[in-house]
Amino acid sequence: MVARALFRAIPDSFTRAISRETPAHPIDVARARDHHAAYRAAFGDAQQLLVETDEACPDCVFVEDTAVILDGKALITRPGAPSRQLETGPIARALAPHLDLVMMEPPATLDGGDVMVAGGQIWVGRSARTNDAGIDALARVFGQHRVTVIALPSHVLHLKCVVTPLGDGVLLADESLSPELFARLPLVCIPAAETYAANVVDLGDAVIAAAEFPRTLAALAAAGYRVRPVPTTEVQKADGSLTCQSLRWS
Ligand code: CIR
Repeated sequence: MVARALFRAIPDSFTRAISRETPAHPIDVARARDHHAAYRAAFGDAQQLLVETDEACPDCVFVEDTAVILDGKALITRPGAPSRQLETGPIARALAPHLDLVMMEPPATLDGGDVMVAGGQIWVGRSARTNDAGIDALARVFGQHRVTVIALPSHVLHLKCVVTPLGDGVLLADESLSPELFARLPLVCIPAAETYAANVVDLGDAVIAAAEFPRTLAALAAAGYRVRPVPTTEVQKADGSLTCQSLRWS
């Protein structure tokens, strides 16, 4: 159950967030803020921490990449995009009263979007953002957990772009992923046409999912999940999704 969640407000500079493709329509910051409010509302009764925004950090709403939280510890990462490395200071200060902090050191880089905890294990994507030193640091800090590395193809930004946990060891995954990759953990599959929707937030008693993907919403409902749809059109333009907008712990 998610008892606490940290968010960061969206800066006006969000229009300059990193994006691999120029969106057909520019980011509408006012609409993005409305979507962010809907996202936060979907967390229900969880205690919320809101970190002040920073205009010098266009991507700072994507807090998930700045820390990995598990076992009462927060590993403060070195995000793989150099322009994002300034984001971690305020997050560390906000988490310090709640968790034991460990700081990742150079040359390690890791984005939290590459880390998935499921089935009592840690799965980490080796990506353009997450290097071997980052994976070693992760394994040292959370040493009691088995860590499995998944080499991601270059078109996938983060591991959790294609697979996310639904709780109790069940995963929501793009249908093109092989079940072998995840030690045969049970999968709820979504059509490849809706790959973006593989990124959902498991709250324990409900799942936050992208509102624009009806087949995925139907697959989740058919599998027995209570679904809270949230709009994602603006974060999609910045290569963002749902898990990346929060850090969650119990
Ligand atoms: C970036 O490229 O870093 C941001 N524009 C998007 C980060 C999304 N993070 C995530 O999915 N964990």
